[in-house]
Amino acid sequence: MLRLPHYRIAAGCCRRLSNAAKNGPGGGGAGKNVSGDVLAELEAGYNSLAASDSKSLLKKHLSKDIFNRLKKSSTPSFHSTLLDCIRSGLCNHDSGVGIYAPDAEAYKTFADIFDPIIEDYHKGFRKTDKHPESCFGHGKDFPNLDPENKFIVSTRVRCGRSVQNFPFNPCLTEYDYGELECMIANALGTLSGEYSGAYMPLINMDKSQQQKLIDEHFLFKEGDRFLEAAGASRFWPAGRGIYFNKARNFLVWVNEEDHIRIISMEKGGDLGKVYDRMLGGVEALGKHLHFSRDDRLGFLTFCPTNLGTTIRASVHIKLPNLNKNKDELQKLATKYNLQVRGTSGEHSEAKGGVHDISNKRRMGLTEYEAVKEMYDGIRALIDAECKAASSS
Ligand code: ADP
Ligand code: DAR
Repeated sequence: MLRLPHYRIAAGCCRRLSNAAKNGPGGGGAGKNVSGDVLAELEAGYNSLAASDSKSLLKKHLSKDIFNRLKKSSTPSFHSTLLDCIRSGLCNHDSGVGIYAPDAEAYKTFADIFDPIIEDYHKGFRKTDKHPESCFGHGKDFPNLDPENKFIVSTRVRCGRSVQNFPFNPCLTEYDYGELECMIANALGTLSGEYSGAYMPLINMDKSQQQKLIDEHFLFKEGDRFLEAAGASRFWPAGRGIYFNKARNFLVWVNEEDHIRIISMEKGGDLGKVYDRMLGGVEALGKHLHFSRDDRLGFLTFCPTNLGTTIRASVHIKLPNLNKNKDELQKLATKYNLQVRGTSGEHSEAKGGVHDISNKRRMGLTEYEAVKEMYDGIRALIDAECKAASSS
């Protein structure tokens, strides 16, 4: 049994005693427990967002009518409020989405705002739709995207998993973080063969080592303002950490945005090999942990953009000719449901002409289809790059 740093036992169940306006989900029960502070912060935040030039999906879909309908609601078990869901989008008008689920029930209690945002982001997953059963396919379905290593620097495939009976970040107590970390670290301790390795709690990591791992794109960033405003950085770095196998091509993030992120990555474009390695890790951990899966939404995650398959398959890729015309690149990416991001992922810029390009959709299709959509899109981008190079 792996022993991890001792955690202060939370006084009682602080998740139910916390002041919603400051520390996370507040008093419970529809209406009667949504405090005056929360309502005042909601009204001020809503008016400020409405007056802003925000392009977030929250602004696009949170009409005054829906806002008034939801502002006094709270989830039955953890009493999460609308403020707990949208504080990030109210504080960060440059959000792309702007909403998170503090606990799984929020997807139902606040369905009037989650459903239109989910339908928009996942390109048509309606509130009457049901996410399909898992169908992972196999790595052999995805031969190397760039066998001559002309364009792709590296390939990464990740999925997220939540552990049953635990809420998401904003509702976790410090004790919950410790309990979750122990459960996950002990499951990681059972991994063998190419997956065997070591878990590193963030609390034991010095800043220079941490920054090096972030710069190498292994470790998650710290101080993400979107996650902080969503109540996902409380008690940091308690309960957070990263697992590496010996070859450092299989990683697991513990308690960053989701309880678990299972990641496979390596240099080059061999998507099939990277995908197979991730699948093996998911299967091995699934023998020791019970993952939360909703019958309609698929695998449950903190952010609605990650629901369903939770899979992001991405390449770090150099497309020097397509890069000359950003609009052209974006038009192609949109056609293939690809997301173009900077070199350090979320809300970052491309460095040295390297973009992080991945599948955008994760819901309403199987794991195989999500990875196939990325595979076909990247091939199309490489074809377009070659055409642009030959005509230049
Ligand atoms: P996620 O995509 O899992 O939500 P982020 O977008 O925050 O996570 O990215 C996490 C880290 O993974 C970032 O440093 C990002 O640069 C890195 N990353 C994403 N795709 C690749 C890739 N194909 N090769 C190397 N690093 C990658
Ligand atoms: N930064 C938030 C979340 C967008 C989706 N990315 C996640 N979940 N990592 C935004 O609304 O822009």
